[in-house]
Amino acid sequence: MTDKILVFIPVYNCERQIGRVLEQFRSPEVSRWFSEILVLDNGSKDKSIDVATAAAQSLAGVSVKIARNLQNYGLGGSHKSAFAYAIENGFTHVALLHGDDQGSIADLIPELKNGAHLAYDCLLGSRFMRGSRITGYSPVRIAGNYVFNVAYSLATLKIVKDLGSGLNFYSVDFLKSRFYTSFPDGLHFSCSLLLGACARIAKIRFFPISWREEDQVSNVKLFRQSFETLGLALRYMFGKKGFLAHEYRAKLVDRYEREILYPQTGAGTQTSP
Ligand SMILES: Nc1nc2c(ncn2[C@@H]2O[C@H](COP(=O)(O)OP(=O)(O)OP(=O)(O)O)[C@@H](O)[C@H]2O)c(=O)[nH]1
Ligand SMILES: [Mg+2]
Repeated sequence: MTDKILVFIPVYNCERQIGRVLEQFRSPEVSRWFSEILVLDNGSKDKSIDVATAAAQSLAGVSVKIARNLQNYGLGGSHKSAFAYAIENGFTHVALLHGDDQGSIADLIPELKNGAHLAYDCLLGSRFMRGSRITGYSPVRIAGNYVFNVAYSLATLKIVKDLGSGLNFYSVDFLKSRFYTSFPDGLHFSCSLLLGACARIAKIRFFPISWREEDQVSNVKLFRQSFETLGLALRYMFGKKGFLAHEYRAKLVDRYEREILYPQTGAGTQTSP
């Protein structure tokens, strides 16, 4: 089967960074791996869509779509919307790259070159392993992440090297059953997906990435988020079936819908369960 890889770029108020993120795909050495880039806006209040559209127009030979969720579904909900898009449009894999330019898609290319994506369900970028490079993170935050990695390793009995960075890669076969629909729609989606992948005995590989915090705004509420993160690991330890069956969303969303804004086709809204 020929690879058809979608790059999913979640965006919320990234007008200062999204141009730089799309610029990363100008090199054919990078873009040749990907069939399409989906910039998925989550109801930004700034000019993210305009900036992304201009950047997309300037990228000759790269297929870029710019879409907007019909409401702000949170970062997790945006994943569900993008995964649905990938499933429904025949993609074989989805690469996640955050739209606020903290990561580099170039870090994924060695994994694709050595064929790791064909052997694993999930390739997860790690900020905290040999070969990783982090800039601009406070020592407290780095230490906290190492503690969480140990806690999640104990909970899952696997070596966890990152609870959820902004550069990951998933096979669509792994996503197809949509087992993650009841997972949190907010920032806890990625660590829930990691636990869900462990519960489903998925093949997971961590790879080192570079990660920076420069002109980005962190939305992480350290203490509250830490408790919720540990709560997820505890629930997992009490039983994988229960973990997978639990409804984590405070507000249920029937359909994670998006509309394609660029290129304009007149196709309108795309709905997904
Ligand atoms: N916070 C937030 N980010 C969103 C949302 N939808 C899309 N995003 C994008 O998701 C990416 C990650 O969001 P961040 O708030 O930086 O979260 P994070 O990277 O996990 O946390 P930090 O390490 O603090 O940067 C960014 O590119 C956002 O623009 C949303 O509803 N809320
Ligand atoms: Mg971020």
